Amino acid sequence: MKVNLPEDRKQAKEVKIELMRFMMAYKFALEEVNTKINILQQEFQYIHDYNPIEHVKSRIKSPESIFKKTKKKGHDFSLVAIRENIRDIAGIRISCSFISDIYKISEMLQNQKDITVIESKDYIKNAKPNGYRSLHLIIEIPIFMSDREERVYVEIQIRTIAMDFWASLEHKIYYKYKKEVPKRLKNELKDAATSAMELDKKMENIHLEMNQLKENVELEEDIQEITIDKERFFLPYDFLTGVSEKKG
Ligand code: 0O2
Repeated sequence: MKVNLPEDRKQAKEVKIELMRFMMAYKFALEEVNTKINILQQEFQYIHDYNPIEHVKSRIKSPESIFKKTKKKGHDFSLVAIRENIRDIAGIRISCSFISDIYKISEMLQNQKDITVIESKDYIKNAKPNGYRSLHLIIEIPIFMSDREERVYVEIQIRTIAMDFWASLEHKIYYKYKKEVPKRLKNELKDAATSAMELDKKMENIHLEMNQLKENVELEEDIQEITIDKERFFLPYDFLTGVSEKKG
């Protein structure tokens, strides 16, 4: 956009502020969802004694990418239309150790009252023809600001480390060959996706066996002790039995 005239500059400035407010909502949405994930992660660690999430990455789509995607998909450039049609402006990628954890995390998020699931795509049960596997959710969450409440879409991709490794390599290859990937490489990628899937299945089985062993050990652990944030607390026997009786 050419913005030489004072009037143009004034208008451009107004649009810039509007766009900044628009983007801010996505930043807040990411912060909210990241906090939710953090809480789930910590709670899971306490209850199951392991961390189901290896890492979490979040990003806001750049204005340039939003512009390109809007243009490519032929959508209107009003902010209302962009909000409605480009649903991955706020994106979060969660890498888990095991496939079962992907579904646990997804369910825990979906059960939260302020989250509305708009769309769910399971590329794990139904991998893409190129071998891509991942669970995709588009959720909507409310953001409370000083003068208004906004509902914001967030794209959440949940996958294992192996799926993530594959997807980032495939993404690099795709861009290196400018979307014209040679057939031989495509076949190799497909093979690698199958190997990654087999690895995920093997790791899941080992994990299940390990859990069984852990359950047996836990039955023998000191029942009158709990640890919160590395601090140990003594549980009086009468307190334990009192709560237990009320539970029925
Ligand atoms: P970027 O740069 O990662 O954001 P959409 O285009 O989002 O409106 P689509 O394509 O039906 O609709 O959504 P889908 O299938 O849920 O894919 C969304 C995102 O998943 C993509 O975003 C990629 O990040 C990732 N993804 C999907 N398919 C593949 C794949 O075959 N390989 C890899 N490496 N990633 C994939 P964008 O917008 O395409 O790109």
